[in-house]
Amino acid sequence: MKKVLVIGASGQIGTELIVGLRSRFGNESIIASDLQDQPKEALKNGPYEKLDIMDDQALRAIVKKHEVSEIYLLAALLSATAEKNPDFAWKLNMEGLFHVLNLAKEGIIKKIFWPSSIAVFGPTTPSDQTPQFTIMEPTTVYGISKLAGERWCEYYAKQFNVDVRSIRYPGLISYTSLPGGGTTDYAVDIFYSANRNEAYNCFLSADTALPMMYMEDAINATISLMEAPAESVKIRSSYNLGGISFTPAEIFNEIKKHRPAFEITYAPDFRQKIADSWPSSIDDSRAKTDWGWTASYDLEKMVKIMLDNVLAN
Ligand code: NAD
Ligand code: AKB
Repeated sequence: MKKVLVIGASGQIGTELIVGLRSRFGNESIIASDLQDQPKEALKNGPYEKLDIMDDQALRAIVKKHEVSEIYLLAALLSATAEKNPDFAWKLNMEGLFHVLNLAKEGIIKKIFWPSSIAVFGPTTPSDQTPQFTIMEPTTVYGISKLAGERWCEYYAKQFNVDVRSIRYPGLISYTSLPGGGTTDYAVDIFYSANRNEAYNCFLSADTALPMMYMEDAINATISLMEAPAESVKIRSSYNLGGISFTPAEIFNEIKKHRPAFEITYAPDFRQKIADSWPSSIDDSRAKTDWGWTASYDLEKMVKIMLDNVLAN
């Protein structure tokens, strides 16, 4: 039985990744871990360990205890939070990755998933249909840490034959768990205002187009990449993943079709500068050809599901 450890499992992605992995591979095969002493409700149907990824010895003890063969490393500070605490963001985002890469280099684990982000791109990158290989000059601490992480992943793959796989996620949209401090969080927050019958005050300007994706597509992509034969995973830095590109005005108009009284105002803050440095859409043709990626959700379908589920329980 394969044993998988998910680090940072209580966050926006982890909460749904655990569900996806446990439904495919069995509850007992998937060990959730995070900083909290106890698992959140959604993680209680399988093993849970308290783990701070900065503690290499604690990580090694858990890997040994459960005979872990694969790790999904999700713990990180996201773009907006990282700008407020750059030193710590760099430390957490890089050291955590080295702890996991070194376990694979030593042959203790067999496979790693580590997420990158559209934040690896910067203002000098072609913004429309950003290619897989292009200019990368990120201007945020988060983007710099993700780009450095990508280079290290590829280095470990080439030099030490480490099986590490990665996706440059766009902004992810989900209703199970709130996002953890990113620039794309507005595209989740807006649904909470809509379903509370409140106006939404958006921290990005009306015409800021960014690449986004509904969480189910992201989880399917992640598990597909991890289950793909090693020889089809030709890119060992990180794969572009596209999804849906839209502006705050466009998502607002789609929500308004279902909630005609909904209103929006715009008050761009420090996150506008971050958003302006990121692509507006992504070319993910390599993910399609190498391991068969296809998206299932467009803006219309995603908005309907979010409105039906946000604050529903
Ligand atoms: P999140 O902030 O919602 O969750 C991160 C989790 O990591 C939290 O539960 C937190 O408690 C945990 N964590 C923090 N420090 C830790 C530590 N020292 N040890 C163990 N756990 C720790 O983030 P997310 O949105 O789930 O993102 C997960 C990963 O995906 C991150 O690497 C992020 O950069 C990347 N990503 C996310 C998005 C997105 O839109 N959500 C987009 C691109 C990339
Ligand atoms: C963020 O906004 O920081 C994240 C991301 C795109 O990496 N959602």
